[in-house]
Amino acid sequence: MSWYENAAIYQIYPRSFADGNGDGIGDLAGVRAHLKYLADLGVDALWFNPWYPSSGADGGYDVIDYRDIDPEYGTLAEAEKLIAEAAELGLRTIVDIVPNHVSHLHPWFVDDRRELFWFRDRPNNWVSEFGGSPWTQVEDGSWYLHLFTAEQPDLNWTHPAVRQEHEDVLRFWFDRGAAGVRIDSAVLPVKDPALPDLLDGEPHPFVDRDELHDIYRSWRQVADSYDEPRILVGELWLPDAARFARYLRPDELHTAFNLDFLACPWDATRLRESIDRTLAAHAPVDAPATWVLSNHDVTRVVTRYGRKDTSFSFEAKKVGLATDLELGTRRARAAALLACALPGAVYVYQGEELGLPEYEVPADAIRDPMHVRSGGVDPGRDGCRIPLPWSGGGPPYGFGATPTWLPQPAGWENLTVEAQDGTPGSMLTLYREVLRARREFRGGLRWLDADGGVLAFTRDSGPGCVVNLSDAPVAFDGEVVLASGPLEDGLLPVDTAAYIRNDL
Ligand code: TEU
Ligand code: CA
Repeated sequence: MSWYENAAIYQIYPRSFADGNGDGIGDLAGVRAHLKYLADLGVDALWFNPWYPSSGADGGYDVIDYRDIDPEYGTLAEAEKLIAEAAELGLRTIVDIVPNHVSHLHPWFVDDRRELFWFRDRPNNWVSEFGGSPWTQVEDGSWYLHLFTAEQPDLNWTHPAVRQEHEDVLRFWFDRGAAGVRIDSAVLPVKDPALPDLLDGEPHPFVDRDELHDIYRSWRQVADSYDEPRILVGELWLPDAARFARYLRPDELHTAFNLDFLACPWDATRLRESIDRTLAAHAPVDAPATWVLSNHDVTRVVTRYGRKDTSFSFEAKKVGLATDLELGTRRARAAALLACALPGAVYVYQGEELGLPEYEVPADAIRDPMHVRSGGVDPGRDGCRIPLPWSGGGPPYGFGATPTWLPQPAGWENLTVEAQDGTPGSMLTLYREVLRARREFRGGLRWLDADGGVLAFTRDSGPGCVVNLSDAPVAFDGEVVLASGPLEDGLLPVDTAAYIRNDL
């Protein structure tokens, strides 16, 4: 079995993980100083959000130069050291590649290499992923396409130089020891070259185009050319499981983020359907499933699960943060046990292991272009991107100096690593336990009979997992290996999960 098939992968948002030089901005020195923390947590790999020089318009997803590190974060030499030091601790490194676009400050755009982008005399009717028109006019009156912000011009993937450059960038990082790449917005890069208006009933001019598969097949050849093969992880926002699975093939992507599971509400029937749908889509293509509870684009899980509507959608973000954090935390703890017991790989977004809630960043401090482009209607994604609390009783919580690049709230003194480290019952302690326990789980999943509102399953090996999403405590047979919360009179309480060993 290859490492990625059952790995636990920790997502690092470099700007907010740890600050090594005290300027309030996360950096590689900060990560290097905390590699032991990550190894002790029990993860197998680290995925870094973009760490390259960028125009800073979209959290680094506006890359100027893939062959260097943003000077705010450090140097290329430091990144190489980081990758090697992480490897010594058994941690693989995954870097982020953003094929849909580059920064408007990338040399190709600065040098006006128009053939590498999409320039037209007039805009079409497409809508930007962040709202509004995806077209911006330049001095001579022509317009260029950008599915995200104006600082992120879309690349023309019909041009051979675009393909060549990305394959070279893959080699650049694989040669430096990266174990894989995360492919950003992986269903968007190819456009119908006619750039027709988006019309009902017509093939989509820019989502999930067939030509993408040929591109990723050549990336796979690059990945497979290494002695220890490198992996390709796709960010595929595609609601249709069959379309999703078309990317996961022996000659294409290895895995993709399970955004269906991420968006799923805290509901036994819906979760079971999502899990079954996931396993059914992955089985025929023999690709490992992944289980994702959150990332840098979505509302933090304890906040989401404490709301009346526990599903995630970019629309629902706009209704505000009203939430019951105690309830949300209890469910997030149970969800950690669930995600870690399922067959496949699991992703942990930094701060998830601390049970951080979404922070309502004051409007004048928000940096996310999603907020700005919505005219301030959408709170944007900064609430899950603020600097991690490491220690102390108030901002900056051991993260460099105040002001940190995004503000942190008061009242997080019990959520710091320092406060949770070694504390029985803390979220950090639970994550360490659950990441250790999950190593016992192997093989296929078999559902067990259970009351309504209860999920119960076993694997070919390892204990069983029971999650109580009903409205009353439930009985179970066997010995509890690990529980997400205290039992009540020997029963598994509501919104609690347990790994249970028995003779079933
Ligand atoms: O996100 C891709 C993406 O389309 C969504 O996650 C996006 O946030 C949403 O659709 C907005 O409506 C990736 C990155 O994860 C995200 O941080 C970047 O902003 C985006 O690509 C552009 O590179
Ligand atoms: Ca710093």
